[in-house]
Amino acid sequence: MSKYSKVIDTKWQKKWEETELYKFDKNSSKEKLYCLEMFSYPSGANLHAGHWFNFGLADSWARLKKMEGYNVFQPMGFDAFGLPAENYAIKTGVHPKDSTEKNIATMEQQLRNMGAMFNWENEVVTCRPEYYKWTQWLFLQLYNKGLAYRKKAPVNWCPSCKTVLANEQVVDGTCERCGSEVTKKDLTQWFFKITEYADELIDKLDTLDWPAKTVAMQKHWIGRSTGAEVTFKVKDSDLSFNVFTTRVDTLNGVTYVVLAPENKLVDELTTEENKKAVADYKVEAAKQSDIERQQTSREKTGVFTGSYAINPINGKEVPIWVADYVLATYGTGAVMAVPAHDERDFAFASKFNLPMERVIAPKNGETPELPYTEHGILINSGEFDGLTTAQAKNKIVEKLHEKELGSKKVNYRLRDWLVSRQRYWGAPIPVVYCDDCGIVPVPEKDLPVELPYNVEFAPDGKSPLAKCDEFVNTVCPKCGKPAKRDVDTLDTFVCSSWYYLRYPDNKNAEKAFDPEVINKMLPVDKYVGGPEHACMHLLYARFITKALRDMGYLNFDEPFKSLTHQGLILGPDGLKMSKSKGNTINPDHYIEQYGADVFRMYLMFGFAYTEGGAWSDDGIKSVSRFVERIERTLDTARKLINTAKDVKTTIDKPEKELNYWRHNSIKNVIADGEKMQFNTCIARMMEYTNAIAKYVTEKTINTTFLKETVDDFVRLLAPFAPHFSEEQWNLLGNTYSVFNESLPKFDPSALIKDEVEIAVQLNGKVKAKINIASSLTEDQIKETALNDEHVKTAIGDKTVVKVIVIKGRLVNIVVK
Ligand code: ANZ
Ligand code: ZN
Repeated sequence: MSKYSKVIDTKWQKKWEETELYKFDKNSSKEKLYCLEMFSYPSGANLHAGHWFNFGLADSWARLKKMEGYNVFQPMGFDAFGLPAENYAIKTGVHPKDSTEKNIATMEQQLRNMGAMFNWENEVVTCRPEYYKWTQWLFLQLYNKGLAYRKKAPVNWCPSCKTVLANEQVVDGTCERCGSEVTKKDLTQWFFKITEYADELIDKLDTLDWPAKTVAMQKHWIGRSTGAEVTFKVKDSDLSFNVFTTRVDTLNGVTYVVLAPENKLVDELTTEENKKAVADYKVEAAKQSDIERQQTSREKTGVFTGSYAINPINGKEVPIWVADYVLATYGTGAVMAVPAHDERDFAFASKFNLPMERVIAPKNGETPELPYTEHGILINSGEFDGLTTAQAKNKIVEKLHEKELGSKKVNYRLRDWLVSRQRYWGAPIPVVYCDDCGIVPVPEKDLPVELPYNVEFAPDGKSPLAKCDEFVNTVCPKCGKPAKRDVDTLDTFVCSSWYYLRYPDNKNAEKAFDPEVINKMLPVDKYVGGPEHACMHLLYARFITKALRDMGYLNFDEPFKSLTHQGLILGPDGLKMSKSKGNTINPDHYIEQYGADVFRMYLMFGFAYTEGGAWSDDGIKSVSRFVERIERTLDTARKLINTAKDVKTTIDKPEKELNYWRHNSIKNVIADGEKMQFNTCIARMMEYTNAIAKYVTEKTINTTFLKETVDDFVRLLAPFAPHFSEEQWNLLGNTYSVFNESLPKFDPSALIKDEVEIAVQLNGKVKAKINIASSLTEDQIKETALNDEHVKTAIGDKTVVKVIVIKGRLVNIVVK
């Protein structure tokens, strides 16, 4: 018998492949289960511990489900477009296609060596024309529905990557990729109208089995805010502007109004003597990022325009200021300032000596310090005095509505999704510009618009596509005259927004997918991946699903029913692994030494799945010793099963004890495994091992019972140690494969112990421990306790006042 090692891994991987053990059977009568892990980016690096933690452990979950009787679909692929390959090309001259395909080949091999039950026949690779043809198709569907549009907009621009960034890719004012400070630039860009789905994207979150934190992050990101839009007329002018407020109840407390420096009205409103100050201020403000401008703690700045506005509820005149704490991109780019009840207005008014008017009082009648930002009762508000905040919001809007100076309004923080990138390595935007016909979508029959291979990579900030004449120059699909192609490519998040729809029907050459197939296979039942995608991929995918549903292609609302985020595996120093810190863990090295299953089981046992933690070499060593112990124990058991001399057929105390641990494990491993609490699953398997190890030292053995128990053990271990268990299953003389078996059945009666040990207390102090039959009634327990010799001595000549029995645990005797 060979000891467990990498050799066993290879042996069974080969056999699994030859016998197509994991092939998805479309015609199976079993219930489908779509288990998906976020596909990876084919970077040059090897498969790392993080991939293993994500894919390996999710695979164990999928295996549990397979053995529970589900028809499991678990595909894998590559998110293969993107900036790194292009930057690498600029640096080294290696074409992105070549480096990416090479990396895919390496990574795919490593993924195969993991021994996961991936459905490789369903692989998708987003950078191949047979995939991006359909990404372009998706673009056209959105365009036809008015969900893709072009507009000139100030966009985030990374001067070093020389590209536009989505809001999500700007972290604290810097580029997520290279860390350079992000600036603003006006460019005509393509957008997807995700905002059209803002309400549903919020409302349906509560129907999902997703981590609460991720749900909260998406809600915050979408940022629905219910309030009112109120019109302020400019004094002595025809001009007017709207403000968005969530506290229209404070309208009588407005003492000034503020426009964002970028607001188009600013120049028109500013009086002659204020022109210079306002112009200077606008220049300064343009240098600040939105994030800086929103910080409450920041010193407030601003200038007066010289003009006044009229409060629509009471006719009061209030000064119009320009200040950068008001953002151009939110609401209407203008606010009504209520310094008595808003933090930022308070700070601003304090600095510029603007008046404050208290209009909300707490219900308890006290006079709190300003700013008072809570809800309360209206004061100093004329006819609205005495109303609560909630009542006043309705009444004031009603009144404004009558005067046509205001209405209810919902605002969102969410912005439309900017999808065009001035880069080469992405799916070309399938659009042509014609002098006569304008924007002309490429007809579906002409897809894909292929990326030309022969282009020039240079660090000049110009897209290689823009410099490629054969690509740029084309004819208008409508009128046949010379026209030009769009030279931008789609954000890679567009590619990954629909990949889960392609997997089940990945070879379809006629359509992106056959709705009939997809509606059967989706939604994804379990999605596993990192939490960093909360407000990007996970939001985009939900939007695309909803848009395709509304076009009639899909009959479900949400792509991912249940979501789990695995934690992060850190280096032994507790820091995030990185090449520069030299603290990375190379899985190959450990797999070489211990085998893939030891590596996988260590990741399960050493960490809570959703937490992760620091790598420990001692940890993997101890898991390796555990696997050796299982191997020795099963060896002994097998020998006994085949050759034991003193055999019996009865179930006595030792059999009952082993059976207890067997079923205790079956029950808990299945329950904890379902919740991806792998660490406790392994702990239960340790107990199960110990119980077998103890039993095999008995003088007489029930070999039939032992064989059943050991078979169950291997079945239960199989999802967590697939290669090792397949080997053991085979050694036990069972038919291939253990993965065609069901999980062992739990027998609750095995957990009822015949005898239990209970403590006997005297006035709350333990005096004795006694063994009693678990079938005894309360009275019988009392009697047994009182007759125990130790207890009798302890009672002595004291009087028993009361006996309290807590079944299965203790008896407390109260004495005087
Ligand atoms: C008056 C007021 C009084 C406000 C009060 C708050 C409290 P959320 O919840 O984020 O939607 N606001 C509106 N547009 C803004 C902009 N472009 N830049 C900066 N601030 C803006 O916040 C809405 C509130 O933020 C609005 O309600 C407005 O201030 C401010 F006691 O109006 B409020
Ligand atoms: Zn034309």
